[in-house]
Amino acid sequence: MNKHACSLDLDPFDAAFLADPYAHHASIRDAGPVVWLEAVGAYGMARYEEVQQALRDHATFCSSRGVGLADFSKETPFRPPSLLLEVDPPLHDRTRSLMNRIVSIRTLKEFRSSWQAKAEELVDALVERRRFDAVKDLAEVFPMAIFPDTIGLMEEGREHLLDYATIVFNAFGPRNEVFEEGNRGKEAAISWVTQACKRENLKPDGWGMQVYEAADRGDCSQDEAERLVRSFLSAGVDTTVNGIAHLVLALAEFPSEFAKLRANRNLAIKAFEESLRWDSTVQTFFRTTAREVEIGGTALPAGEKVLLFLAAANRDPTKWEHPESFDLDRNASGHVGFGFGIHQCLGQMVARLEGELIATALAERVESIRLAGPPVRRLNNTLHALESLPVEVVPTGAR
Ligand code: OVV
Repeated sequence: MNKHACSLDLDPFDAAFLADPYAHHASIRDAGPVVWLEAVGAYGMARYEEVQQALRDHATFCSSRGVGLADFSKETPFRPPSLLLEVDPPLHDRTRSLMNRIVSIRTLKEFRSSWQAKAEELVDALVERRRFDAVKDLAEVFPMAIFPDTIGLMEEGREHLLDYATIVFNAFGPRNEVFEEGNRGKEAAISWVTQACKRENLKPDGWGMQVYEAADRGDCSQDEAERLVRSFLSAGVDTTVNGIAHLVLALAEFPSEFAKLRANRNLAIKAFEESLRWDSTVQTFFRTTAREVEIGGTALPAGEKVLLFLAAANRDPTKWEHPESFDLDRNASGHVGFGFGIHQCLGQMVARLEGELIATALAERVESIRLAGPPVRRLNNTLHALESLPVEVVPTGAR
């Protein structure tokens, strides 16, 4: 159990890797169950089995030392740690249960019809134009049209949410050029979010105020409530924006699958799930080893950062057949695009509902979608993100 992990000299945060991570994943998976990433100074795991095991074993692969490259036991966190993402049990379980009660399936059912109307209205207008940018005109617009209202955010300055997410997700990686560039000129986003999370700036009835009401009942402190509201703002927008963008990209690149969806609208939920497996918006998260642990015969010491390649696990050929294909006949369940285990995405039901509604609205109105120009990527240390996705649609019944 003292084999050395294979050392790889690829940098998973350099521009070439971030621009096309899927071109590089096989070299990490093939190098072994765990590799040493010299450029990062951390271990890495990219196979489904090991990634899923690490996510499951939150006691060994802990989150409280940060889920980015920075080790919170040695470095000052970029911002006060998230009380959900960057904590371990028992604190995690207390905050997560409180948030689970707010983001409930029952609550989401109440939103369904109004969100559906918004999705239909938006897609109607775009179909009329025929050519549009699926990022700027659809993927960014839909979450922004529903999510800030759901939280009960102040109206003024909501556009800062996307800049804020860029900063937060870049900060999980190294302080490279992508990080610096992503922060440039975005200072206002951080101060806006700080203000937006405060009780006096939240509207009554939204999920934000409900966190403070949980604090009033003694479930957490007022300061904790403020930071929990911050989690909604950090994780709730850019993730779904790019999830929807990748859904549209998948439907455009795999016309046979879009035809299946048009023939059976019940596949809308599946289409979104499979699009997340096929292109996972959150590509990676780190964990830190809380004790020495053996991975496939290699001993990892305690206190080491381990980079988990969620997106690579979601295309591991030993787990998925023809993993590069977006395939509505496959069972995508078990993908780790929302993570796995106790930290699995709090907002996953929100994301799924958004994705389902957009997939359905498109399937009802559109006969075909094609790329009208090359997709343009926006580099981020954590997110696989699109800046622009020019598409042309043929309306149902046209031609
Ligand atoms: C999953 C995620 C991403 C970014 C921020 C947070 C969570 C948070 O809890 O603040």
